[in-house]
Amino acid sequence: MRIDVLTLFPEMFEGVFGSSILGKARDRGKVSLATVNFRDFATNKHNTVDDTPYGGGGGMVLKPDPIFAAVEAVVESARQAASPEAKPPRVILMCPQGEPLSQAKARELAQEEHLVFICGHYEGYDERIREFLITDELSIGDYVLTGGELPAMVVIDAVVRLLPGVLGNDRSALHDSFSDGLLEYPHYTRPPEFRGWKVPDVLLSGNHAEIDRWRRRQSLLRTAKRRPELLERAELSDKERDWLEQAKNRPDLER
Ligand code: 21W
Repeated sequence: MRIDVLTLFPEMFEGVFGSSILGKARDRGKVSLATVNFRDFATNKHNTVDDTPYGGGGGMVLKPDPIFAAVEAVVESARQAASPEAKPPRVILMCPQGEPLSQAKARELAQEEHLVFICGHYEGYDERIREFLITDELSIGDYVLTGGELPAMVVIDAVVRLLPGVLGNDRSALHDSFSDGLLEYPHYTRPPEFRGWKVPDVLLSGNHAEIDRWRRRQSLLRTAKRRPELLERAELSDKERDWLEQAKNRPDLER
């Protein structure tokens, strides 16, 4: 997968792209990660990329020409590097009004060959960028940040870890929270007793059928308590519905 990020703050991405799983994925050739400063595509004397809004009012608006030119340059470079027949990229505008990121959206984007992210700051975007350039608008949730860079890093992290060969077996994406629509069960490791707090007996029993049952039940109870809306889409057996019914108004049943 190829990923290009259009930003006025490319240095923000250096650490994240170079470290940990993303850095390893890049070293192993699973993904190429590049930033493009769209100020380099400004056409006026002072390299300005924003301007005051038509119709007045406060704030600044990102001009269309530098962003169109930067996306077109990235698309052209991808054509040269791959084949002229290469699939056009997904062009993703990071903005607070976008579709909220989900694991389903990360899985969808992980199928693509080329992603282009556009990050802005407090400015708005000229609406023609939305209408005629981009394929997706993404937010990472209902809180206000100072720019789209951290959100783009979040999306990139969520997508790249799903690419084949990026995670080792023991971190496999298969067992993640949200992959089966439920929250994870509680985990324990040695010692069996720490400051008088014991590991649940069932986990030391060696009975793997019992352990699986306990974990599934914990997963369901924890989801019911913390994120009940997730259960609406989960596929549950009659037995599992029974567990949840019994647990109603019994918060002590978790753990
Ligand atoms: C904050 C952008 C406020 C715009 C017209 C002129 C990207 C984000 C962002 C930011 C405004 C995401 C205006 C969750 C986020 C992001 C910076 C308001 C004022 N309009 N996901 N001036 N939260 N945030 N615009 O903040 O760019 S994805």
